[in-house]
Amino acid sequence: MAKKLQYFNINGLGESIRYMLHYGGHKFEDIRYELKDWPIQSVKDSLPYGQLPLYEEGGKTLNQSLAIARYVASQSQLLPSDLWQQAVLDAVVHNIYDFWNKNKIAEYIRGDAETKAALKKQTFEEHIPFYFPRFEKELKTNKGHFAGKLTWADFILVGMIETANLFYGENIETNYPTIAALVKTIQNLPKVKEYIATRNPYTFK
Ligand SMILES: N[C@@H](CCC(=O)N[C@@H](CS)C(=O)NCC(=O)O)C(=O)O
Repeated sequence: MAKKLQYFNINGLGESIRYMLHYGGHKFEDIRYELKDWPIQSVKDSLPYGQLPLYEEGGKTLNQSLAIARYVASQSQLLPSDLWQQAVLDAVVHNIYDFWNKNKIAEYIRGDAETKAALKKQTFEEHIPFYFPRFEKELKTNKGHFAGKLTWADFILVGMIETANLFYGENIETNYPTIAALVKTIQNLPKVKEYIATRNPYTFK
């Protein structure tokens, strides 16, 4: 049965999953909703917890972006078989989400100019300086990847960075050379590159 991913027409919590589906050569229905049209009540009511992303395969559904990402990674040779390494990568992706959740992005999206400026300031003065040197160090000591080779954790970091860059209109990875190199590596994976070239650029105003 067909695979399906429902998410908004932005990168957000969905793009790393899309990247991994393309990387793994999976055919899937890429269903997107425009943020400006949300909530589409009939869609929201059909979601188990009222939120996106939602993944469907073989008549079954899975919510929670990290659960979906981990499953898709397992189907795309992006999850190591060693259980300790899996646990280390689980910790990595939760560290990345901790960073992301500190930015209060829902508040940022809804906020007026003053709120946006204050939240952005906090992200750039507190959260990036705390998390990014740590991510940079982990990548540097592991040959540019979190696990010494390409895994789903690399995709999750790049997805979050691209999302932050969309919302803040910046390149937040610029001062972190190993992170910046990883962003390029993922974007240049042949199937990911092909996908990026076929989709419209994301916008946020
Ligand atoms: N913990 C959930 C969070 C999901 C979430 O916050 N989804 C947001 C978009 S990024 C959403 O659906 N917002 C619309 C709504 O709540 O109505 C996950 O990681 O999947």
